[in-house]
Amino acid sequence: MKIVLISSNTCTSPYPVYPLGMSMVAAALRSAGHEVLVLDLLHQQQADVLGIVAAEKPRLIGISIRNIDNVNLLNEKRYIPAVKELVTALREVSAAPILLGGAGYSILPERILQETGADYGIVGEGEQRIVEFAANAEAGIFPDVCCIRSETLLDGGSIRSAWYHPELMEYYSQSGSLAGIQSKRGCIHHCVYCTYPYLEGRSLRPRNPKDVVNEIEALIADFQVSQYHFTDSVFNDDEGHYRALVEEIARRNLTTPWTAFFKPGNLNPEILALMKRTGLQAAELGTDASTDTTLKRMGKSFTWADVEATNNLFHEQGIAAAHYVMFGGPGETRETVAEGIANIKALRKAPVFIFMGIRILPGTPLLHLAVQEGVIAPDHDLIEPIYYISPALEQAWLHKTLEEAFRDIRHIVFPPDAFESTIQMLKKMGNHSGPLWELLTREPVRRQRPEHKARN
Ligand code: B12
Ligand code: SF4
Repeated sequence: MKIVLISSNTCTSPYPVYPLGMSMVAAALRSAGHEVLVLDLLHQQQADVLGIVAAEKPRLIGISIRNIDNVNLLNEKRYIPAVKELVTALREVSAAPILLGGAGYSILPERILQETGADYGIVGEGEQRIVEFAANAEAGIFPDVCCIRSETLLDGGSIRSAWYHPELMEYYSQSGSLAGIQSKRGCIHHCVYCTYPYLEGRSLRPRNPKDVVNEIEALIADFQVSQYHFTDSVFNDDEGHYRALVEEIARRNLTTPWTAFFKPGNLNPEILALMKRTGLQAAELGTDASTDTTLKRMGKSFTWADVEATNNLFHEQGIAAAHYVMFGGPGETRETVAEGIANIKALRKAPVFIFMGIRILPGTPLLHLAVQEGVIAPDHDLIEPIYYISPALEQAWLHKTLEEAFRDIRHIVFPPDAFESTIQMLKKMGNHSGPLWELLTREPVRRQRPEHKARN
């Protein structure tokens, strides 16, 4: 059966992200014998996408929804209205059922189906359910429920490589993107605001390291990938599965630069040195809060001492590591804000991105807390971005305090997208890809065009 999959993600910050989830679903459909066309609203105009759908006459259309919004209170962007427009426009050119999926969709499935007017949606991992859906649809059978949930998840060994699409790979590599690779699914932690365990499951499902490294080798050989990012919720998982993967990359002598999300703690100089040898170029640390009090209230499994020790370890190994820290979370008071600012300033020089407030998402303990504390009404429509700020603080005071605290420190960035215009400028100058925040700890590049004021 002919199926069209459309990636609806048009967000380009911090860089355009290759639609990995859609490509995994496409691979599963192709293995089941379907003809799959993949389209992408970043790479193609909506009018062209509609033209292709009209000409190709697919019997099923899948839309991948990655982001609901950009989770940034200080510069909000919303992505669901554009999906609604897409669904409406597709109805004009095709009678095929429209099936939604993706991380963004899975966070608010019923609400997004209602809002966009699509027919069905698959919540969570998509490979098994979309193949079943397509087989039934081919026979003219459709489910009674619109939101289809995955009762069983794939075990790690059964997670197959994505179908990396040559034209899209070319487009994303030209756009300064890092290729995404998933080495496992799941997270065992219980951080109060986080949706990752809900999206990927609460137990770890590592893929076979050999399969993952075969995929890395194929990306390098077939698409000249020069940098890749592990999309795992936490790369350095407590069960230590990541070690076998790093050893396999080292065994094959691969050195292509890579990045990943890390959790502070649970690392040592030997494993970091091995990771560096395999190309670990930059680590993104989910530090999240800046004092022991607030780390605990966030449900984090580490202390500020672990953050400092991890920061030092990366520093000593010469591996760039950036921290992502939110102010205003549960338990935050004027005292913890002051303590947190001092803690961050005392860290050995590392880029730190400071966020204010935490996007409240369904299925999280933070939602219950926010309702309990009267931060939001129990029936609040969560499709509209809403942020938790501790009731002990006023938003305006917090904003001003953070601005004043970090104004003159180049490597501590508040608001978090203050660095965005520099990134876009560097990308325009060419030869730059990926997170680019490593540059924050280096000395500013000298101005070449005197008429422009240097930013720092
Ligand atoms: C890795 C990651 C990143 C990396 C990406 C690196 C890279 N090169 O790929 C970086 C750091 C760049 C990043 C940035 C951002 N991210 Co991010 N990211 C993730 C993360 C952890 C994994 C995404 C991923 O690739 N997963 C692996 C693939 C295989 O899984 P998947 O896409 O979910 O696909 C599966 C299913 O969803 C489904 N599926 C997918 N498509 C389809 C289509 C159909 C039709 C069907 C049926 C099924 C289906 O099947 C797939 C296979 O099982 C998720 C959280 C999570 N654990 O899911 C957040 C997440 C996707 N990110 C999120 C956000 C908000 C962002 C940013 C906007 C943050 C910011 N302000 O900078 C940016 C946007 C970037 C962009 N240009 O779009 C949110 C989106 C939800 C929301 N709140 O709106 C998430 C869910 C995290 C969260 N806060 O809850 N991100
Ligand atoms: S914040 Fe990180 S460690 Fe905590 S639950 Fe989410 S993915 Fe897991």
